[in-house]
Amino acid sequence: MKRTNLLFCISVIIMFIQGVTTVFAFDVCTTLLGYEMKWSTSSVKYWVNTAGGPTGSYSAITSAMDTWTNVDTSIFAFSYEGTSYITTNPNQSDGKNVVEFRSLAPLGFDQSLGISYIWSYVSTGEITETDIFLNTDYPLSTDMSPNAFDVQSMVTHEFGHSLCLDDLYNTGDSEKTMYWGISKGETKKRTLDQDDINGITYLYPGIPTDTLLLPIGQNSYFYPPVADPVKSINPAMAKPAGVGSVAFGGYFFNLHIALEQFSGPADIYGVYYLSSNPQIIFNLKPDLTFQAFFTQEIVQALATGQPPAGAVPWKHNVTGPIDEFPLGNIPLSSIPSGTYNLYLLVTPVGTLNTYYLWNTYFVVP
Ligand SMILES: [Ca+2]
Ligand SMILES: [Zn+2]
Repeated sequence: MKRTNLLFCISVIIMFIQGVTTVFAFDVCTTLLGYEMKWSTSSVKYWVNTAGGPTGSYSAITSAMDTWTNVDTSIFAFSYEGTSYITTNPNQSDGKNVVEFRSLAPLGFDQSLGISYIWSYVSTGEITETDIFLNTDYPLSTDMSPNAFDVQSMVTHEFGHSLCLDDLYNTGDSEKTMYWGISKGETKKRTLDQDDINGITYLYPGIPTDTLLLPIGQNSYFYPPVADPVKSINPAMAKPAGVGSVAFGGYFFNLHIALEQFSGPADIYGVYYLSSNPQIIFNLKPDLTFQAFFTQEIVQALATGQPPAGAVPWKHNVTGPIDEFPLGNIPLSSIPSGTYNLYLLVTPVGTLNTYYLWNTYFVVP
């Protein structure tokens, strides 16, 4: 293990021996000058490029992020930032933290399944960037195949390096995510051992108090029109959709959506229906056009936990915070009169089994 300004952490492929009982709880990275390496922020954004990876890599990688983010004794959170371009030169810092698939042979790591490049200041230990590369020269899978290496296990381990936890080499540590080796078909690194949890908690202690916890039940809230949203980590206090001056008798509708950061990735849906036509619900798409659904389809979706076929959330797989005016300032004279019922739905990614559902309205005379 080199402990230099540019620290390479390497996952290798096979573990050999069982039965040694001495256990190191966790190990943190240090610089040449002995400073512990860690981020100065508690939230780190990653770009993910699944090109070259097996089917299901996107969800495997974001699940690995969530595994660390969801430790409830640590304030640290990974967030998914989007799909990256392919890094041109892995040996150079480019300001983006990425996860990519590539052959590692050209980098001299042909014996490694995955590597993390970590840039930090030698004199302080502050991490400025990390990149994770998974080696396409080996069979990789996301479906627990016994003949391939499990992407989610590999990348959960590599995200541990990003934190910056070090490899554990003692065979007594073989059950831990930060154990250095992995075998084909092994999936136990997907979940954290208590010592892995202790590691992230040591580096980034604290209960996440500034985040809106993802819903664990089906929660609905109503509030009368407000011009601007009210952010709160208490969903019952939040008023995440403001409607502009129409809230107090003005002449404009200006949708303003604001939410605190979430404790994990979520989907956000925004829908409305007119009281004069409650059979049809309009769903706001990412391109800011609307798609129409029968209200019955939506009711069914909430009952079954499955989004209706073709339904696209306004925001997919986001961790917030959100503060946007998606539709701009719209004169009431340009839209049909009536009572507009607005709903904002926040769910864990891909499911409607649990949600926060806020409801408000505005009236166009
Ligand atoms: Ca980079
Ligand atoms: Zn490692």
